[in-house]
Amino acid sequence: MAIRCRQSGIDDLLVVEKADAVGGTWHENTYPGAACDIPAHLYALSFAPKPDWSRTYAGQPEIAAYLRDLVARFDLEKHIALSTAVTGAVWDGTRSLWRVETERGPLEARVLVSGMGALHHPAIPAIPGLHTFLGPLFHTSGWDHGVSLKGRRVGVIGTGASAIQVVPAIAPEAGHLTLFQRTPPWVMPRNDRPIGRVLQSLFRRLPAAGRLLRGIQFWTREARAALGFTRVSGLTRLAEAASRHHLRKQVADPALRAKLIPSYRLGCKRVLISDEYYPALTRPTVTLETDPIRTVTPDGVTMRDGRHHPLDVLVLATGFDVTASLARVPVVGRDGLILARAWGERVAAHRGLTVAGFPNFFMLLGPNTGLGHNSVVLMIEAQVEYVLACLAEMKARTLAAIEPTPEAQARDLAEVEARLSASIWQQGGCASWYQDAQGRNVALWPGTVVAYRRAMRTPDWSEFVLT
Ligand code: N01
Repeated sequence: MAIRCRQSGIDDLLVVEKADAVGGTWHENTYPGAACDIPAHLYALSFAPKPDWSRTYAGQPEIAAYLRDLVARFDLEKHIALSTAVTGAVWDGTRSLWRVETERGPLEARVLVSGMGALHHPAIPAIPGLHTFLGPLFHTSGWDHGVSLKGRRVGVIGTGASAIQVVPAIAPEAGHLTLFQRTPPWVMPRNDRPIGRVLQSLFRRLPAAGRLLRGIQFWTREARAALGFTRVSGLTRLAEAASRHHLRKQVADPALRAKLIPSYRLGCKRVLISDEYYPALTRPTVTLETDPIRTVTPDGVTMRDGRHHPLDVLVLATGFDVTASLARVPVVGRDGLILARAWGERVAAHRGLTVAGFPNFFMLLGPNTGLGHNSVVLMIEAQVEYVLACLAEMKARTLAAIEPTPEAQARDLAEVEARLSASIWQQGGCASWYQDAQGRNVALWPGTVVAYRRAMRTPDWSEFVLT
């Protein structure tokens, strides 16, 4: 957003960041094995490619370095206030301004864009006795690199995207690793490979080659969504068979295999990719525990059947509290309307980006604009261009404020809901962070990126209140 603002001639711009460095998720998640499950060339910004990615799927340090490098490359440093957590924002209708409260004092802005994301407040499970554990206890997103795992008995709770990366990375070092699984995930092959010097230099000299690779990666993912992976279909069964084949190939022990077969339909939760996860579970020093946890004690974890696992270190790979993200930063719109209350039962936004009653407020990756099948960066870029179109319109017509009409927002929501009702997330028999308390998917876009881009191409001004 900041780069595209500057490229569009908007210089009066400040990025406010709670952390002491840029990078967001890629700054905070430094757990061993952290990497992106979207190919690096496709995960980069379309207008800022990086020809020398070292692997098909980049690791956290390389992505974090790429993001830091963008600051220098696009001369953004003077536009970024680090270590400045936002604590709230209030719309001042008389002056048509946002008053933004931060831990370092108030700021004022005509336009407020949230780039807060949803996956940065750790979900700490309400397991009885959790905080009585005497050894080191930390969440994957707050990895304690001061704690050595060498030869120690390590417990990991959770088997989502974070866990399947961290387990193979730490299993060789730990004396013993116990993985506490509540729900087995669907896992597909990853086929990660180093990208050699020759290819890197080709991408450097011939930018079209990088664009071609990116295009192939994009369209194969789009095809899956277009062909029906977002609903229970023949393709779902095919993919489930492929995942079971992957499991059979990597795990010889039928008892262990049986514990790893998911009970819900593939695609209902995020489909995980790994070539190392299953092999890690076959190590003699790794135990997969599937009995429910009864309690955590000062020295380990006790299962419902009474068995006890003594542990030295306990890692929570338990995901994120998605609803906390905006709820912890009260946003107050027109006439004292609080965003969390305005939403009431279901979070919703026009095109997942703007909300009626909240003038000049844009939410990047707002409700129902995350992706399960493709690079989320593409969604963000479509939203950034839409915001810029709104800003250009404000300038051209000397508008003070812009917000969607409640009718346009309701129409959008009805469309999203209609697409969701038959979707894998609603019909797949699972619970996940995509869903709200009522089990509705409020996180993902229920279509292709192409369809979203089409909807975002040109704002329809009749869907907005312009003042
Ligand atoms: O979190 P999750 P995550 N007792 O919510 C378990 C992105 N991401 O951090 O399935 C026992 O997926 C829970 O069990 P269950 C990506 O979008 C991307 O792994 O609810 N277990 C589940 O197994 C991803 O989807 C990348 O039954 C408990 C796990 O903890 C999102 O972040 C890498 C429990 C939580 O899984 C979140 O992934 C990492 C309890 N009380 C993250 N509570 C890549 O790009 C929870 N669990 C590769």
